[in-house]
This record gives sequence, C-alpha cells and structure tokens, in this order.
Amino acid sequence: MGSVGNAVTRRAIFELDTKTIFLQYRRNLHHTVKPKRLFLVHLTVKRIMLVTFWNNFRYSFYMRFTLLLWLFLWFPFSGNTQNLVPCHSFESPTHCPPMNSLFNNIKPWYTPTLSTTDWFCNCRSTVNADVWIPINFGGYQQAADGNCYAGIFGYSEAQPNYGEYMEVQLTAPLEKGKTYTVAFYYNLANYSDYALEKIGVWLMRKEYNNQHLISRPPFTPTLTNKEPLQNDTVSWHLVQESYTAMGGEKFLMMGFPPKVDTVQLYGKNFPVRRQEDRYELMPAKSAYYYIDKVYVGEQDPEWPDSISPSAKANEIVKNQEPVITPKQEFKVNEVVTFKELNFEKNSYKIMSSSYRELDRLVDYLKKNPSYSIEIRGHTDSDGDDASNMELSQQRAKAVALYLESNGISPNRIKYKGYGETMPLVPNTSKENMLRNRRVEFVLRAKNN
Ligand SMILES: [Ca+2]
Repeated sequence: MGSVGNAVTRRAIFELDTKTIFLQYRRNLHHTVKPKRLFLVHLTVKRIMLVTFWNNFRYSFYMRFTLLLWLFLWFPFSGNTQNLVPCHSFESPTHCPPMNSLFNNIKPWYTPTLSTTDWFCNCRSTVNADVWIPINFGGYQQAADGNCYAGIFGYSEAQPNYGEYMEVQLTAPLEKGKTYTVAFYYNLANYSDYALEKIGVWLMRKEYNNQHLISRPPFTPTLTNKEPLQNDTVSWHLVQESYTAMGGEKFLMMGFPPKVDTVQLYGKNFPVRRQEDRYELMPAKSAYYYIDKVYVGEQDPEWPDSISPSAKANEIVKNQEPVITPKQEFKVNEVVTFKELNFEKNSYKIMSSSYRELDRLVDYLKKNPSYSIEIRGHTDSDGDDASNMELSQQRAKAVALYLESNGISPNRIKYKGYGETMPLVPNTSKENMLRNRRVEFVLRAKNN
C-alpha cells in the first residue's frame, strides 16, 4: 500500500467533503445556529471516524481480511463478464416481499404495466405466506440462485389477454454492432395447467411504462427462445440467446409475447399439493413461470443448462404437508369484515400490516373485473356521534383510495361511513367494542 499517496488522496477527499458540508451548513442554517461551531463539531467527529478506521485496519485482522476478500472477489467480475442487469437474481439484503403483487419492492426492477408481477423470497416474514420459498401459491421451488426469485403469469384461459411483465434499466446502454448474450432461468410453476412455448425479452432504447394497461404490451419482443420452453416443474432451465445491438438499448423487459400462439395443456401430476387445494391466486387453466438470474453481457456467462433442486429439497417435497392459505372465495352480496385491516389510533391511516389482506382483495377484484365493491366503515360507541361518523367515513374512504391506487377503477368502488349506528353486538365490553370497530365490504355484480 502506498501510504503517502493514499494519505494525500484521503486528505483531498476529506477536504472536499468538509467543504461541501460547510457550504450546506451555511445554506441551511444561516442566521439560526452558529454554523462555524457546528462545523467544528462535525469536523472533529469526522476526524475521530477516520482515525478509528485507520486503527482498525492496522490492528484488526478481521477488517483486513474482509477488505482483501472483497477485493479478491471483485476482481474477476470487473472484466468483460460484467452483467448489465442490476439486481439480476432478485435478491435484497434489506427487504422481504411484504405481500404478493409488490414486485416493485425489489428495486430497481418494476412492473411496466398494471400487471401484478410477483417477488418470492425465503425470508422470515414470508414463511407460510403466498410468496415464500420454497412453498408458495404457484407450487414448490427453490431459488436457482440465492434466496429469491420473480414470478409472472403467462396465460390464463379466463383472461387470455392478461400477462405479467417486469422491467429494469441496464447499468449501461448496449453498444451499436456489439453482440450480447441474453440469459435467464425459468421454471414452470407446479399449479400451471398450461405451458407456453415462447417467452419474450425486449431490449429498448426507451422505457416502456404504461400504468394504465392491464393487458399485454402490443409490440413483439426483441428476442424469444429458439428452443420451446420445457414443461418441467422440477428443474430450472436456461434460456440463452445472442443479440446484436442497434446501440443505445437501455431497458430490459421480460414477459410473454403479445400474441400467445402456442398454449399447451400440461398434463402431469402435481407433485406438491392436490389440484383442489390450489390457492385462489393461482386460477385454473393458467400458466405461471418463476424467473431467476437474468444476464445481459458481452461474454457467455457459462451457466449450466439446468439447475435441479438438491436431493434434500426433493425429500422435502415428498414429506412436507404444506401449510395452505385458506382458499378465499367471496360471494356476491355477502358482507365480509376485514380481519387484518388496522388503522393507527384515532386516525384513518392504514397500518402496513393490513396491506396483505387488502392486496388479496385487489387481486381478486382484478381477476373478477365484473364485480364492484361497497366499503362500509363502523366505529364503537366511544366518543361523540359526529366524530365517529366522520372517522368511519374517512376509514372507508382510505380503503377505497388504497384499492384505487392499486389499479381498481373508482367507478367500481363505493364507500360510506356508518359511525356507531350499526353495532354488531352491544357496546358493553372491550371485546364487543373491538368487534364493532370494523370495516366491511360487499361485492356486487355489475348493474346490481
Ligand atoms: Ca435469486
């Protein structure tokens, strides 16, 4: 290590940094606090931090080892094998999927349409959830890499025009005339009754983002797989194609082509759950695919053609009786009370623990576009009538807005607050009052 050079560089960075901070202090705090004094405090803290870092590096074996290991691991990837796809394996060191349908949480990926692409992880908070790994609403599958993968609907007989998509900005645009390798793994989910032949990859100069569109984007993919997709629900399979760039392609989109030509009935036995146990998020007569490890780069990534779950994983498939999320079937005209919906105290702000239940409803409404919904807010008898009426109205409205902001048309949503006028039980005990504080919904068939 050239200590003199490093010291000079560090000093230069240090001075640049402190100058910026000083300017910020002047901009933000002038007239209110004495900036010079604050600046001096900051400077001292920074100095202490630098000294601590240096001492750690000199004396701590662990820190030196970690830094060297990091450098060692980084070097082989800094050459031409660089993958231009950020977050290529859908892993997040900090986040877990909070619920289904929220693919946008695995940044920088996002859904280019209103379709509800899924993100699955083996995280503590997803155990037994619809988006857990290995068991989830699509069936059973380990990640091809790491702890997470994505999932997209390819086809559903009930909604042939519905398809799910995902998009990401590449870390650098493609260069004109250069040939790139595009590769990724896919796996047909167990509960698919159908399998598709082609999957599409779009490489685009401009971002495709149509948050009004629930059906397939209307243009054909930049490339599709030459060999038909394999109808295998056990192993991951690789799609790898090459592509000569026009230059400037910056966005990658994945999903199924606008016209699904070949839909094959997939007739094998389902290895995990019986078909009648299938969760409602997985409608009958549809095709669902898991996606993991996406690559766009100049070199062949030299990935194996398929990745099979380990023998141990297969053992789990055989022995484990999976926990099944109760099948959710809503009946038209039936009053349903939200079970997981909670608001902050005396407020109409929805707590995040409620999103899961709300999202299921969103999903249900999307898959049943002929239904409309009425939301009814109720309170207990605590507090005065008028403010209870107002609070119940606001809470019902908050639910309506949530549905709306997740793509349900406001034409399909009605809401109303009933205050304390419609108790389920007399407001005579804490338990009874808790039952009376509730939000309900009723599904209506159109023109009803
Ligand atoms: Ca992964």
